[in-house]
Formats: sequence, C-alpha cells, structure tokens
Amino acid sequence: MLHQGNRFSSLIIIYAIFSLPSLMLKSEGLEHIVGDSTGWELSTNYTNWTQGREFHVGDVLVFNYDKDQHNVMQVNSTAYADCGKDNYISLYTKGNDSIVISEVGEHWFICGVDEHCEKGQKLSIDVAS
Ligand SMILES: [Cu+2]
Repeated sequence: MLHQGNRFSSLIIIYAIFSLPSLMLKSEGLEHIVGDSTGWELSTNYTNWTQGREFHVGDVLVFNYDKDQHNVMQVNSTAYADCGKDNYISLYTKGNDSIVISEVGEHWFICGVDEHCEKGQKLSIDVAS
C-alpha cells in the first residue's frame, strides 16, 4: 500500500512539472490593441496610449488600420526619430497585424505612408523582461 501511495504522488509531481509551463504560458501573452478603439491612425497620441501600460516578452501588439491609408514599419531608434522609411526592420500591410514581442528593450514603429510619421503616427514601447 505504501509503495502504491508513493507511486501515485510521484505521478502527481510529474504531472505538475509538465503542466506548469503551459499554465505559465497561458498567463503570459497579453494583447495590446494599439490605440484601443481608434486603432492605428493620424489623430492618436501613441505616447499617451503607452502611459500606464506594461509590455512584456510574449505580449502581442495588434495594429488595426485601413490598409489603403496606413502601414506599420518596425524601425530603429534613428528612423523613429527622423521618420526614416528606407531601412525598416519589418513592414506590415494587412490592416490587422499582430506582432509578437520577442525581445526585451525598446521597440519603434512608424507609419511609412506619406508624412504620417512626421504628423505623429509613431509608437515607441519599452519592453520589460
Ligand atoms: Cu499612416
């Protein structure tokens, strides 16, 4: 009987070890709708939008926008500052783009259409571990 009991508790421990990571993953991966209901467009201040928000690795940024009007370029800090559109890291054009945050640190996004970035359509986030 004692032997069987030990075996049963070993099984529970093994089950816990294997199910724990998947439970932890489920608690991660927050979805951030950029600009909330207004989405990715010209009249939203995205610096204000980031206030009070925390971004973590595994979270998802969702850009909702009219794909005939805008796009999303992931860029470096220099291109973010001067709205440089030639050397982007990634370009998204679907109008409903989910970008998984995979790295700690700062991430920069601009709209590459016309002068939208110059008019303020840009987003900078700081990702915690
Ligand atoms: Cu735009």
